[in-house]
Amino acid sequence: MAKQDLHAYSICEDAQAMLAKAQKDGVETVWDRLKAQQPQCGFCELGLSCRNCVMGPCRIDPFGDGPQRGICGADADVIVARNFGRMVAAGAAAHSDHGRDLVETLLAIGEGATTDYAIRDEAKLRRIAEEVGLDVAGKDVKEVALALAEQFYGDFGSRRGSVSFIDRVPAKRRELWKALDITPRGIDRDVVEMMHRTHMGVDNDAVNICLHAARLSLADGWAGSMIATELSDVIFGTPTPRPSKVNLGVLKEDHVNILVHGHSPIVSEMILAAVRDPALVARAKAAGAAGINLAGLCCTGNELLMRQGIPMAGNHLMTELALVTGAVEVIVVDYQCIMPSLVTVAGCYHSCIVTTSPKAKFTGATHIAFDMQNARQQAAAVVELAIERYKERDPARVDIPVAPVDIVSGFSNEAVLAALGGTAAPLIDAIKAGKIRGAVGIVGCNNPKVKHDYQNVHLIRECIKRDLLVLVTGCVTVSAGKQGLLVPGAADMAGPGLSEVCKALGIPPVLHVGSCVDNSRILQLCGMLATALGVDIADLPVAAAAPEWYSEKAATIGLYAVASGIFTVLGVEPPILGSKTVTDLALSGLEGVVGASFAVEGDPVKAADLIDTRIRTKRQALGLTP
Ligand code: SF4
Ligand code: MSK
Repeated sequence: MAKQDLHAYSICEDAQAMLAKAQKDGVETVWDRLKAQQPQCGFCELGLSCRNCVMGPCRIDPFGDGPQRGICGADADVIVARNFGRMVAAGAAAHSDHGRDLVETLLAIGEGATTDYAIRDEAKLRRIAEEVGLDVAGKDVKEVALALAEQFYGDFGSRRGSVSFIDRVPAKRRELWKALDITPRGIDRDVVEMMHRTHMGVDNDAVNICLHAARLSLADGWAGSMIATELSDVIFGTPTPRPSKVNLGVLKEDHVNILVHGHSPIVSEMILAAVRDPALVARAKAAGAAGINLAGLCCTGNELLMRQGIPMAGNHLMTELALVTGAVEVIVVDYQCIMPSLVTVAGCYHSCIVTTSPKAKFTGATHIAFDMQNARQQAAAVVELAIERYKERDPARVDIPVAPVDIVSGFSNEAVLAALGGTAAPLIDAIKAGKIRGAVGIVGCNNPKVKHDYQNVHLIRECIKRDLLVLVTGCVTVSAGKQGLLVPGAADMAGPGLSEVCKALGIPPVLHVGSCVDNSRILQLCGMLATALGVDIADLPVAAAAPEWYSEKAATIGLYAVASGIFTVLGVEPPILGSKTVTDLALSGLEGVVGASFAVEGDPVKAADLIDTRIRTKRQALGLTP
């Protein structure tokens, strides 16, 4: 690879340096495999291939020359809608099953079945229990935990008319969902129903399938993900603003380096406790290291960053490259977004991939099974393994390419309201005065089809310049942080109004609000603002974007944002363009149904223009200056 090629893959200096080292070390990366896959299947890109039964597989000719129906008779619209529906179901299942693990942890705490986990925010536990209608008077913390766990188990079931947090949805939106018959009822029910509907010979109306996809995405956003967020706060603490650092420079050459990767805080919080154990630190020192260093990747990293200020080594496309530094002893993972290739890359160095969940084993990795009773002990075993690996490290192969960049994290809704003096009124006043013209949630992944971090970063820059407050989650956090956008000093890059507000409050113009499941914090904030103003979420000057998305979960997030009334720009085309009906619905038709739609735009300046136009229109409709 010539030098300019490396610059074409990523805007980040650490990525470019490690791509060059990967080439030198003979390590295959995600970009090499993308190249090897060319040309990718055009039928699949358009959503026009189907293998839902073994009369097939079938495909529809997009040019009209070949078959226009599958063997069962399904046309392009039905095939595209079914494929998209299953994609959304898989995304909702992933986030929500993560949420279920938090419910199981809460249950174990309530039953006294674990001593490794406890309640760190009892006030929030009681507040949420009361919010969902439980009587907590006179109950001790374990009794409340038990009752709330039972309540949330109900959200996964099929016997309720709506999910527990439905009252967080503004009244107008609830009425709209009811009229459309898309009120989310139960996570498992709505996911299972999508699998049923998309079996051969069930739901053969593309619009009907898409409406159910909207309902099940809402079950993720307003239940599965929201439960994951709220219970993570209850069990591990509600985040407050705190400084940290980001990029591969957070690795330490003279330390045992352990990275946590995946999505859940359940394992990573235990690893953090073990890393701080003086006996294990002493063992690391006896092995010749200066200490033990912990850093994060992807959303497990975001969870530890938000609550504990643990630094972030990288986002999705940096996970292989972190190993290429030659300085990582162990990557310990839970589930989701963990490339199977990590085992191979680790094998090129002295590194080890440790899996922890019975749901996510990787051939060739070391499995150290975590459960409610053994988590602390198993976390110590992971750290001991890392110390052993450190002894095998080849110092000649270590290259930590850059110095870390400062960031500030931890902007939970509670923290934002506290910074505003306890109510959202100052934020609403700033929006009314036009100092903050609106807010944009910029979320999601990296995708090797897009220059790494380019769209994420440039869209953020364009938005803050236009006095739009940006909220980031997931892998966009690292994109923003590495470019110096997550510190109060970034206010100098914002427009005059946003800059003034940020400087007055001492906050960055780009707020890190958490991991992928924490997009539910953005939903809740929108619900609060709309309710305070007596309007629907669709009336607010807000928007969302997933510039470099890749995952099924991101498709679900995008759809629950739109179904909640939030205009959403995707930077990568979803696999629906083979159906005019589904494409028209996504790009315009949904506007008349749920009050918001998708746009697809890969140019960050044009994407910002679309968002700006939307926010201008919404401000004018509210009688505000555009
Ligand atoms: Fe083909 Fe229909 Fe079977 Fe799909 S469900 S594979 S379109 S026959
Ligand atoms: S980790 S879903 S690559 S944001 Fe949430 Fe990052 Fe996307 Fe995974």
